[in-house]
Amino acid sequence: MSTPNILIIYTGGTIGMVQKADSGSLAPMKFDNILEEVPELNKFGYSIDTIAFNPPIDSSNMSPSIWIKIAKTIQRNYTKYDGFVILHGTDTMSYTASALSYMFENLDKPVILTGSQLPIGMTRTDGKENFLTAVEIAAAKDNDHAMVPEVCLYFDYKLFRGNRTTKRNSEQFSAFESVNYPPLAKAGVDIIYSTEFINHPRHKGLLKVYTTFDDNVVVLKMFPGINSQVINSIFSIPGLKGVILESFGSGNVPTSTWLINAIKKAIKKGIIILNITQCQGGRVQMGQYETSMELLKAGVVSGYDMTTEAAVTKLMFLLGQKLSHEEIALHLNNSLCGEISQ
Ligand code: ASN
Repeated sequence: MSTPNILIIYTGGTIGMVQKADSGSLAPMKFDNILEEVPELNKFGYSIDTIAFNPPIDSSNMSPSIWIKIAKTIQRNYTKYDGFVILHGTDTMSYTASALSYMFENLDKPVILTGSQLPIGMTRTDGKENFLTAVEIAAAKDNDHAMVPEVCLYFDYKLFRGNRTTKRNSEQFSAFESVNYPPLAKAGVDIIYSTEFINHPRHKGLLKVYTTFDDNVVVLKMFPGINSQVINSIFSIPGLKGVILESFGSGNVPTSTWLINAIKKAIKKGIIILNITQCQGGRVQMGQYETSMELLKAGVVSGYDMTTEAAVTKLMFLLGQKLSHEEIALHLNNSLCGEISQ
């Protein structure tokens, strides 16, 4: 077996942060300092190269332009490497993982995002384990084929499909969860892969990368007492093209006439409304209750069991592809790369 070639792309995040002497707040440091903290990387015997984005960022500053930069970096280096590890802040890692999953077509190599809750230089850091195991997974092969040819997120001994994850905790080491889809692997003494849950590319072909997004979207979270002024102002945002409606339970909203009329009017104007649940698990089933029947009749699109992160990035992605309204609705209703259970 030939030596695996791995590319590490450092974008920032707590994993590479140090405490600033003046304010005490955490800010990203140079990538060389990170590598010094993990001499164990050399023990794998892999050929490892690194690319550090300049400046490294806290992932709260993540944006579609940086998703595109990450995807293009992978595209440029695709044939040279067996797998890719992206070091990323945890705050928006699930958004980046979701966005990247839509951007790649014919992906047949692992793209593993990871990071940490404590900086890699701290004694009790979770960064070392996350980083080292992510590298091992990126290099893992089965019969000369990548073990996990998907965009994944590795954290706290679990490998998840990236577009199924959500950051659930800002303090615990188990910062991520994937409620509606099982982990693709668990790391203990051995790394045990759940091969039945891992997706493989449907077609063999050259990697294709889509690099346009449209950010004219908004997340509208329902709450008891939401008033018409709030709803009408949101639907009147100039240039608005898509609304991710975080509804109650299995896709329900109040039955108030003013709300249903506002939704109908927005859809008539060409705004796409995608219904996902604000519950952590489960799915939207419009029509199950009276409180979602009107949404179905009005032409609201079901997001089934997509996470908010997967839904926001999918809508931004599809709007960016200059598709017709009908084509966007069709793609929203179907899984592009495992983000919906069907
Ligand atoms: N604020 C940090 C980030 O997302 C949090 C972390 O990485 N744990 O960049």
